[in-house]
Amino acid sequence: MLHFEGETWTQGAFLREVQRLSGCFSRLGVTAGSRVVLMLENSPELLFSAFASHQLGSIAVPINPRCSVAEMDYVINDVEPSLIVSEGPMALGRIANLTRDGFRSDRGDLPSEQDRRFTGGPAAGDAAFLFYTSGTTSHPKGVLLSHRNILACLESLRQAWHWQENDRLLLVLPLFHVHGLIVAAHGSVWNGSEIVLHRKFDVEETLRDLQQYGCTLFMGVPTMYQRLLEAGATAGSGLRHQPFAAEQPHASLDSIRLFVSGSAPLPASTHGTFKRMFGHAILERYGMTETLMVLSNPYDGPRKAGSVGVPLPGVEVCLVDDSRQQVEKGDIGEIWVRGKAVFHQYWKNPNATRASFDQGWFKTGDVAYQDEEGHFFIVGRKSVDIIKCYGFKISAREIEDVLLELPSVAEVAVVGVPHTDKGEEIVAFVMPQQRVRDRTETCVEMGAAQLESVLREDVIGFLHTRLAHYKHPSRYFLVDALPRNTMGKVSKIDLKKRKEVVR
Ligand code: MLC
Ligand code: AMP
Repeated sequence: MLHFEGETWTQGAFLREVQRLSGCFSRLGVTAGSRVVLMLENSPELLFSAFASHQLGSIAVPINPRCSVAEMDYVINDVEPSLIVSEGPMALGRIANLTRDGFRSDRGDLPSEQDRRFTGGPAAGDAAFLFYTSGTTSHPKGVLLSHRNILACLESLRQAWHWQENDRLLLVLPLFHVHGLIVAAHGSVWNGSEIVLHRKFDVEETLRDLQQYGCTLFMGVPTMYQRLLEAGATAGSGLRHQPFAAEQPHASLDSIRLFVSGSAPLPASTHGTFKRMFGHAILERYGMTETLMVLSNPYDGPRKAGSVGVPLPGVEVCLVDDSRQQVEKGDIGEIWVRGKAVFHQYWKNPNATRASFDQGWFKTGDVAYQDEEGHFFIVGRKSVDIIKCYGFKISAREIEDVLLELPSVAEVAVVGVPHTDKGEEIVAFVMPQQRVRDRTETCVEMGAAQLESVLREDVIGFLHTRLAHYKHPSRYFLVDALPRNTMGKVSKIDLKKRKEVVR
C-alpha cells in the first residue's frame, strides 16, 4: 500500500501502474540494459518508473530534480539514456522525454511478456540502478548497482531490523539516493509493507503523519532528527499536542517501533535528547552508495550513542592501516567492506573501480575504531575533500573547480566545518586575482553580496548555473594567501581550525 497526498494505491494498483508504465517505456524504446533517467520530485510516479525499469531490465538513473543544468548535462552525457522521465518537457534531441502529464495520460495496453515481477524480471546480476555520488574528484561517479546487490542488502535489513509485512514507513527522504530509494522504498516493497510518502521533509507534517497513519518505521538523516527535537522543544510550534516535556517521553509516537538514522554521523547528544523527549533510542546505521548498508546498531540489545554498531548479516568489515594490515581493537583504521551488496564497478570508469578495491575488499575512505565489544565508531574520513551536508555527499574539489572558473578568483579552497543543523557546512576561502586595497586583515568573512561587490562578479548567479543549491558555500572568507604545507599543497586542516572559522 502506498499513500501520497491523499491518494492510496493498493499493492495490486501499484503493480498495475508499474506494468502500464513498463509497456509505455517499452514503446518509447527502452530495452534491457538501456538507461532511464528519473528526474522527479518524490512521487508515486518515481517509484512506478523505477519498478517499470526493473521489469524491463533497464538501468534506472535517479537524479536530483533540482540539480543545475550543468549537472544534468554531465549525467545525461555520461549515461546516454534512451528515456528521461521528468516534471516537464525537455528538448533533448533523440532522447524520449516522458513528462508527468504524458505519464498520467498514457493508457496503452501492456505487452503480455512484460508481466513480470520485481524478482522475476531480469537476472539477479543485471544492473538495476546507476546512482551518481561525489568523491574526491571534481565530477561525481556513477555507481552501478545490480539486482543481486540490492536484494542482498534488503534481505540483510529484513533480518536485522525485523522488517515485517505489517510495518508502515513514513518516507520523507529524497528518492534520488540509496537511503530513500533503496533502503526505505525498495525495503518496504521487498517486505510487502506500507509506505506513507512525502514530497519532502517537513517537521510538522512528519509529526502529524507519524501519528495520523500510526506509522511503525521512520528513517532519516541526522538533520531531520535535530529538527524534530527543535520542534518538540518549541512551544506553540503548531503541533496538535502539547509541547513535549524534556524529561517525559512523548506518548503519541507509540506506534513507532523503530527510528533509524544514517548517511551522516548522529551526534550522541541528539540520540540522548531524542530518547528523553520521544522515548525512542534511534538506531544508527552506516552505509554508502557503493556498499549499500554495512553496519547497524542491534534491533534487540543496547544501541550505543555515537556508534554505528556491528556488521549487518552477510557483510564483512575490517579496519586496515596504511600498510594494509588489520588493526587491533581500539586502533583506528580505514573501513574495508566485502559482501554481496557491494557494487562491482563505476560506470565507464575502470581506473576508479580498480583504485577503490584491494583483494576484493572495497575501501570506503571512512576511518573508524572498534570498542572491546566489537562496536564500530566512525572518527572521520581519509579525505578532507569530502563534505557531508544535510546527509548529501559533496566534493570540495567540484565546488573549487566551479569557483576557479570566475576570472576574478585566483585561488580557492573549500572545506566542511561542523554545523548543528547541517552536520557540516560548506566554507569557501577565496583569494582574488587583484589584491583588495582597503583591507588590512588576511582572512575576512563576508556575505555573498559583499563578496560579489569585492570580486565584481555575479558569484551566486554563476553557482546556480553550475551546482545544486545544497552545494553552494554558506560562508565565504576573503584571503590574501592560502596556508600550504612543505609540499606546497593547501593545508585544509589548518583552514578548518582557523579561529575566524570556528563558531
Ligand atoms: C532547496 N534550496 C533551495 C531550493 N531547494 N534554494 C533555492 N531554490 C530551491 N528550489 C536550499 C535550501 O533552502 C537549503 O539552503 C539548501 O538548498 C539545501 O536544500 P534542502 O536539502 O532541500 O534543505 P532543506 O529544505 O533544509 O532540507 C534539509 C533536509 C534535506 C535534511 C530535509 O537536505 C534532505 O532531505 N536530506 C537528505 C539527504 C539524503 O537522503 N542523503 C542520503 C545519501 S545516501 P540553505 O541555504 O538553507 O542551506 C547515503 C548512504 C547512506 O548517504 O548511508 O545512507
Ligand atoms: P554516499 O556516498 O552519499 O552514499 O555517502 C556515504 C558516506 O556517508 C559514507 O562513506 C560515510 O562517510 C557517511 N555515512 C553514512 N552513514 C553514516 C553514519 N551513520 N555515520 C557517519 N557517517 C556516515
